[in-house]
Amino acid sequence: MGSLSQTDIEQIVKKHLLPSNHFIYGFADLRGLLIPEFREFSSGISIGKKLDDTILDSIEHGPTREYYEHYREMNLALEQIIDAICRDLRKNKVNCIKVSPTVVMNSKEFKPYLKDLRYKLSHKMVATRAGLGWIGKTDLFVSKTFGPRLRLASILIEQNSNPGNRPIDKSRCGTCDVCADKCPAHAANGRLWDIHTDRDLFFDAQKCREQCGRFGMDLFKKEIRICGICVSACPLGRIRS
Ligand code: B12
Repeated sequence: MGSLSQTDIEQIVKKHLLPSNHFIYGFADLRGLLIPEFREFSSGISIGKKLDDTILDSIEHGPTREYYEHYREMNLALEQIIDAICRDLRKNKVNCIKVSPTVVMNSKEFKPYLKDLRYKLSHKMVATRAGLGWIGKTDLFVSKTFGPRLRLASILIEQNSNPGNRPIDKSRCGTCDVCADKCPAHAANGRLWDIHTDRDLFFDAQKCREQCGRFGMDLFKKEIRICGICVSACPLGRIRS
């Protein structure tokens, strides 16, 4: 059992999320949703870092080198943030584990992941449970604050938490199909997400991955997978910018 109240934990998290208007965060009750490896944890902290609007607007028809660099910088920045938060939490005897923004290629986790393109923790699930947003038609997490224009990371903690926001159980995209229409891989079939609708029923992740690979090869002449057209296209991200 941890020795800090949720308010204390929140203070620690907030201290590391600066400038605060570039971030969203929230607490999620994850009981019953985690794989056995994480059995000691019952809650999650979802952290989202806003992507740069100018860079996102410029990838309407395909990724750019600038977007690729941005995405790497975001991964690094988020990694440092979750590291620092976990260090502070552990100093205060809160048992926690950070989950990185991305899967490192050729790590021991990479091979099993490749089979079905599912990682051991979905950041989007932590984020919907924290009530920060929902899943869109191209399987992006669409936040209430930045639309899908954000990069996510998570921290799992042992103690129970009180999500300040109600978890969001279904899509709020309605009849909007912009991301699905713009997807160059035609990976989405237009069906709306809810917590009982698995990814594979509305989104073909393999098709998406292949297209990301083609873009990466065209741009860098090597095995880099990147796209971002759906992230750029979402009207919710655009309205805000
Ligand atoms: C595997 C993976 C891929 C694969 C498969 C993508 C996919 N959609 O599953 C490939 C290589 C194709 C890919 C591509 C891209 N990816 Co990617 N990828 C991941 C990774 C590592 C794991 C995702 C995973 O496990 N998927 C398996 C399915 C089952 O889970 P899911 O898609 O995350 O979400 C499902 C569950 O969360 C469920 N769910 C949600 N809430 C709840 C609640 C309950 C109670 C339940 C039961 C279920 C549930 O609903 C979703 C649909 O079923 C995550 C990082 C991470 N650890 O989460 C990044 C991540 C999803 N990728 C991301 C991005 C940005 C991309 C790209 C745009 C690449 C780029 N940077 O240019 C593309 C576009 C992808 C797209 N439109 O989905 C971001 C998404 C940000 C966002 N706004 O959503 C993530 C979160 C990385 C990050 N740190 O921000 N990616």
